[in-house]
Amino acid sequence: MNNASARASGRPATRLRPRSALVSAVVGLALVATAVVVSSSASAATTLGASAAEKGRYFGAAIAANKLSDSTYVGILNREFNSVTPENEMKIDATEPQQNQFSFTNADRIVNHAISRGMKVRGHTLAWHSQQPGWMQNMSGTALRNAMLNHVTRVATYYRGKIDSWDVVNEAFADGGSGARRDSNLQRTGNDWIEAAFRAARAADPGAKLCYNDYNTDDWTHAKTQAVYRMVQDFKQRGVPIDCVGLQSHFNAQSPYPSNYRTTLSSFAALGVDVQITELDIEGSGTQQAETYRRVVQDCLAVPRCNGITVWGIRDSDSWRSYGTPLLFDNNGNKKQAYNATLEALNAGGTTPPPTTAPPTT
Ligand code: 9MR
Repeated sequence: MNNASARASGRPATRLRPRSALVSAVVGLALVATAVVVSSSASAATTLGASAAEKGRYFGAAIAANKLSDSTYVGILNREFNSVTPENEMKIDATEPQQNQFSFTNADRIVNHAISRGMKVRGHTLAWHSQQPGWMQNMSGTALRNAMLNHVTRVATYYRGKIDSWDVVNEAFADGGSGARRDSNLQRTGNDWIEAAFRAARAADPGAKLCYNDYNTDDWTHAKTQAVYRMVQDFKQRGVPIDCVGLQSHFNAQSPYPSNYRTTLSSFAALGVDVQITELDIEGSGTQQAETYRRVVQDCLAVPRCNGITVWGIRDSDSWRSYGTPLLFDNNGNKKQAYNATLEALNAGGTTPPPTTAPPTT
């Protein structure tokens, strides 16, 4: 076979023109380097959502229905993000302000905006000790348990087929070193309230991923992290339907990004659940903030089952902690250094795509 026929057949020629090993190596390296440069510059995505999608992931933001008339806000949302979480509109006080009287108007505005543009929706949240309507705050015992289950069923049924992942239960563990459940009216209905909520959610919307979501569960050594881990492990062992764990990841000086964050992500994932970074914000500015965003993204991309990141707002001025300027866009909607680091990390990473979305397991 001569060189021409080898090229035509796609197989190497058996006799190549003599060339020193060094020259071959240099030429080979140059070709590889060119290919890398060409392929990365040719394919580098220019938005967070597009880049995450290339890695089989989503990049989302918490949004507010009353900002959907702000053109700067919506412009960034539609350009950059491929998932949304209603920041407040799906909470219990918003969706069931009076018992058995449901109100979905504001949540629908967000869901419709997202779905018509092909964005995913993270539902937040079906059962929580906080932001309960007055009628629920005043309930206890069996009546509260039944009201909670009715709420989960009605809301998850209403949105059936539209929600990618539900935060079924939010923030049910106590802070500090006890590893105990947080005391609340829901907890006082019995320790099984969390699994009861998950079973009701699965029955109402079998296609949605069901998540447990909490904060200060980022550091692998923290008692709260370990307690949530043991609950998820127990649920998986007993067949309680759970598909994902949400790490809120609100980082600041009191709750800094932990160096073992990747261990936390991979340890939860090893239980057979997806891991989602659900409320990311990092207080600070400049290089320090940008490099922390970069590390968070790198950690998620390194863990195959870390399948999405959501930042808790769009511009700093939209943040619940606006004084900490914790987001990716400044008050005017300009990209910050943190944005550039995030996009670079998304574009650079991704050797470990998530498994193809598994249907809920139980
Ligand atoms: O960002 C939300 C803010 O607008 C609300 O006033 C607040 C009320 O509880 O909830 C904020 O969102 C929280 C989320 O629902 C759960 N994790 C903590 C978030 C920040 O407080």
